[in-house]
Amino acid sequence: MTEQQGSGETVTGAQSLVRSLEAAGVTDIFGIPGGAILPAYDPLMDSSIRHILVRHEQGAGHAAQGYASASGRVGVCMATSGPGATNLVTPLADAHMDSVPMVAITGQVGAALIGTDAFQEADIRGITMPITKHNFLVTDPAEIPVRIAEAFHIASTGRPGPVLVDVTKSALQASTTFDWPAEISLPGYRPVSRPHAKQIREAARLLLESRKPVLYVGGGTIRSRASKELRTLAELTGIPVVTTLMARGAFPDSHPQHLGMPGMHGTVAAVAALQKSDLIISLGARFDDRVTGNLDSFAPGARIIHADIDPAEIGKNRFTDVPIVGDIREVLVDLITTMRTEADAGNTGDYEGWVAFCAGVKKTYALGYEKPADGGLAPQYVIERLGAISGPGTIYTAGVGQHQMWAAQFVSYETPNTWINSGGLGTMGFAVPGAMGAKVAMPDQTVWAVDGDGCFQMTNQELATCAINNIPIKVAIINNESLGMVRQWQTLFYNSRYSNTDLHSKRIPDFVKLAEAYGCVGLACESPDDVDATIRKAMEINDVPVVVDFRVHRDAMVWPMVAAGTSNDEIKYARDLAPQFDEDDL
Ligand SMILES: Cc1ncc(C[n+]2csc(CCOP(=O)(O)OP(=O)(O)O)c2C)c(N)n1
Ligand SMILES: [Mg+2]
Repeated sequence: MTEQQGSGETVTGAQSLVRSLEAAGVTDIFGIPGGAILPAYDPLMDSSIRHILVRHEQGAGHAAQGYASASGRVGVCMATSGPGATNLVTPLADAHMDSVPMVAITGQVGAALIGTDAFQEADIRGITMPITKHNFLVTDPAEIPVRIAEAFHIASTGRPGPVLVDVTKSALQASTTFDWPAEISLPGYRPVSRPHAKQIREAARLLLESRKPVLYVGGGTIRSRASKELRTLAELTGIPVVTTLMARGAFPDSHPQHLGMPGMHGTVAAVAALQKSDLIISLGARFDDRVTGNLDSFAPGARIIHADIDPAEIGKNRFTDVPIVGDIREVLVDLITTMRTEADAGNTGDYEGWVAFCAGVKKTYALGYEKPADGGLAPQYVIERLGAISGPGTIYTAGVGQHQMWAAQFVSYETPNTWINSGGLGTMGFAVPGAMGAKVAMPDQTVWAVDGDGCFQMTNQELATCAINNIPIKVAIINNESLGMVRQWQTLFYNSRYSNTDLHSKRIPDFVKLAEAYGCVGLACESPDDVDATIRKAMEINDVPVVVDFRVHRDAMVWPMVAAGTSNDEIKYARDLAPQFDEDDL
């Protein structure tokens, strides 16, 4: 963005918007036109930008998120004013919670009509103020290029997030000049990426002093593309690693130092390691309640090193001993240098007993599941086979619920950006549009949406978008004919009283016919014996989207589990089964 382009040429505001998006490097937009944004759709026809016409704006937003999460590029979506814009609210909130770089362009009613309750007027700037990293209302056409440049800069730097640019119809229709800014001047916005040397030294000192450290790896490690550096530090020090729901793939699941995912449905080893540690090194994680359980009893003996690009995260939930503000990759680079110097001087940590303890828990309480006694299909088995047959390099998205947790647990993630889900907001319906966006960004990679029968019924209309626009995603519906995760809580905490969680979705709708109606291939599978052949068949179809209805046992539950609000010490390995730790080594 250093070069001045198109200096002073007279254009419409709409042309200026499209030129600005081109200048920002945009190649793909997901959206739906309507009255207020209509002027912008005309020059879009002549642009090199590919616009993908979705069926619902929520789909456009989640597609932009999937696109961004898979590729690291800013995802872009576009909608008209009023209902078009409000349909973007869920994806914006989702992107805000999960730090996804995204720009949403919305049309707004003409400037003279703002505040009159005009047709399709909604104060989308006001509505999205708390759920965007930043947002703008543009009424002056001359401002369009600067605001677009700023939006992309803000979305993609520092802690990434969604930025909304609301442009009035009057600005789009007016005559203006196009000047792409040579540089961006945002005096109030200067994210710090370089960590402070003193804090790094302090962190290194704690690392060497501690006897029971854990690397607590969060989504920030994925966003800062720091997997290589993470592995270097982990192997240099020998410290055990846990990866949160947002960080699956940041560290290879097959690595012996990896204890798995912490949290409500984390592995016993990951939960126990955090709980019993004397030092937690948090790397782009945020001590979310789903990870800490009851905060007062979380990791009572641990000191905390908290590294994050966003200073507001540090100390938010848990007292921090060593705060480090910076980009996680840069933090890791500096920590590696310091720890290498220490190692050369003969200073290394003594973690032997701790590593043995963690490895022991990992072995004793490995992830597992019971096969249904009636010979029915175990959802975990389907997901395990999906991961094994699709192999590394496959991208997985998920909806929200039991299937999401099993997809996080039973696929072995070896590389970053291959696991994309709605972690913070927990948005049902994320999987299909998220997969669509990921496939547009990474067309050469297989993309599986692992979806619930409930979630799928929220956003499956984007299968039409996929079929028409040659976006051959694959969808695995884990059909337990219910809102399974809610049902699981009813089983455990409401005496098996199943209020409003039965979806009857083995009967209605017929997912195979629905897939076919959308121009996709529809397959069904209900026996463990057919799982491999069905997945292989789906893997062979690459010209159209494929939907597989895996008709699974409805009573399967997600284990381990820390019940909401309780202490991580209360983790259950299976129903009424608490793990026993041999702590002699500690
Ligand atoms: C938009 C939205 N509404 C409601 C919820 C609450 N909720 C969480 S999981 C879940 C059940 C999801 O059912 P399904 O997609 O079939 O997944 P399963 O748990 O059965 O695998 C519900 C209703 C939510 N997370 N998001
Ligand atoms: Mg379900």
